[in-house]
Amino acid sequence: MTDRLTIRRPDDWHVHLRDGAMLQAVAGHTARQFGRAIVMPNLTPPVTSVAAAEAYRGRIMAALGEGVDFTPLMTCYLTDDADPAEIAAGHAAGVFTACKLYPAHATTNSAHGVTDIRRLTGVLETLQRIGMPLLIHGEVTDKAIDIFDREAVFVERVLTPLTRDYPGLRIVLEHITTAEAAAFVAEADHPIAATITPQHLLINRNAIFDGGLRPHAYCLPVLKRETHRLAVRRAAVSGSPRFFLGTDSAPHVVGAKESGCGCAGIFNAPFALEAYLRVFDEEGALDRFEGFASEHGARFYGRPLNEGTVTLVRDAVAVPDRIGTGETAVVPFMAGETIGWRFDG
Ligand code: OTD
Ligand code: ZN
Ligand code: ZN
Repeated sequence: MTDRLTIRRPDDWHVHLRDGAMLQAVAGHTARQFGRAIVMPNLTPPVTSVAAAEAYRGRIMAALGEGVDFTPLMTCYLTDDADPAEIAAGHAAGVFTACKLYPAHATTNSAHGVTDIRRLTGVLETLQRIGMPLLIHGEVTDKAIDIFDREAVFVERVLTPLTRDYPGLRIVLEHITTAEAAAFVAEADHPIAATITPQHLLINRNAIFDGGLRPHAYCLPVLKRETHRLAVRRAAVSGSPRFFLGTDSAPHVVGAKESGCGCAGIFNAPFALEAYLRVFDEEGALDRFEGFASEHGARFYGRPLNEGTVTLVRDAVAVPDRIGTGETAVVPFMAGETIGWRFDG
């Protein structure tokens, strides 16, 4: 049995680092494990300009303090009025790594998102031309569509025509949760990839209703039934370069989760690598963990692999019930459970 695993330093290709006090509280958890992270732009107000992204990047680095070796990769939040020239300029300047498409009202802080993808023609043509990735929250927002079907319907109604209309557009389908999304990404004759979260690999929708309503298991896209979890697992451990690590760590203060209308989002950053490694261990795929965590994403984004390594050791690690206090008190993913791996730096 392998009891110690050393891999090239990994990256998190999808994370919410927040702002203000919460940024101060959570940024270190991501920087401790990962060399780089794609930072989501769904702040209030959203990050839509080069100036806002540069300022946010500065706040992230300030929160981490001197001497921390971590690179935040910034994204541009697309609205109906997104300006292709601003996006291209931000990309050329090395500020924007990618653009993020939220269908309006699909998830937390997405009210300013895109109402109809046809309004983005100029932006999509520009992204395709300059080779800048489009990151997609892939759910339709039509309230007539059952919430558990919104990703599969998005793949059929939006993603399929999008890949046809823009054959060179580099796409990351974020946080996939269904067999339909996994199959589309695996098989498409298109430059497309997907991120996968720890929660969608480790738990299914029963977790939301386990003996009572469990707000800390609620995220968007919502957890799906077991057959989908298994399909997403197979994709993650398949060795396909189209699937890579993106935690979607999304902290909310405990009171905002434990509420009559609780926020969506799971805070998994503190034990992210340990949680993913548990999956690869259970699947007998430890040899594929490095590709998923440290190689596939960098290659898709056309970036060099990180220097340096991290080591994980087989050990019984207890996840605390709560991390932080006051306005930054957050319940982490797997709170109160024991993970079989320890991050050793
Ligand atoms: N999902 N919560 C959040 C974002 C993600 O869709 C997402 O990327 C958030 O709180 O920002 C969530 O459940
Ligand atoms: Zn999303
Ligand atoms: Zn997210």
